[in-house]
Amino acid sequence: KSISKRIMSALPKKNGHHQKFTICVEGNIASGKTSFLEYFKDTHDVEVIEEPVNKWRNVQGGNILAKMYEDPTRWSLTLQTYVQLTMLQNHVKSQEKTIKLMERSIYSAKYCFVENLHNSGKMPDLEFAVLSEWFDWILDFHKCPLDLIVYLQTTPEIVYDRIKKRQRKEEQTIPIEYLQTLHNLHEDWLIHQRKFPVPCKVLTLDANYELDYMHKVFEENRKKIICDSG
Ligand code: DGT
Repeated sequence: KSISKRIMSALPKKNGHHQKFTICVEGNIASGKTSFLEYFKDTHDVEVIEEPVNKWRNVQGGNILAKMYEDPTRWSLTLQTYVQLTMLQNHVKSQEKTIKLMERSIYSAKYCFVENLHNSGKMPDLEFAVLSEWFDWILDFHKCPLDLIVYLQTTPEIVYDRIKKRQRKEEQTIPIEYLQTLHNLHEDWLIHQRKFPVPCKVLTLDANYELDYMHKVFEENRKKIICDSG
């Protein structure tokens, strides 16, 4: 913690106060984003905003995440509309501490998940068009600024095994091809940077290791993560 305090005190100040920053962690399903947030959640002057996945599993009693996996053609638009809303709520949530750390973003929802559903024919063109117009309008209006993306890079095989092990019931039918496609979309966006705008700097971490080793990787990169956001 004292290291973090020292790092934080080196961050730029405006009128005697630290400027505020937002860091977002991205990566395939089961790449370890929650563990990343968990690791940094007690860091001095950092606040963590968890992904609203539990909201998606209980919308006024209905589980639209499960419905999307069961019947994507019927339920993708419903889920993605709600994902877009809940992500926006997290982006605009006022922040007390200097650094806001969030899991996923409105960007990966659109550039990876919506893109995949549309490309694979599960989301019709018109539904895609409506969501895209909403997305563009939201960004014009709210900006949703990020200062750093930490990309947890994994192989599809590794995350496939983790999904099998963690047994989240909605996810048990996910085929490896789905993870491969999502992986490619993350890579196109964040590594090759050729398909969609990248909203900020990107720090890529190899996240194919077990949790104990990942904690070392996180610690080694602590300074980069906190300082690169500033
Ligand atoms: P972690 O901590 O890296 O293991 O993260 P996860 O796997 O808990 O979180 P995430 O966001 O990769 O995925 C949670 C579940 O929600 C997973 O079944 C994929 C799904 N999901 C997340 N965002 C979207 C989205 O925008 N659209 C669709 N269709 N599914 C999504």
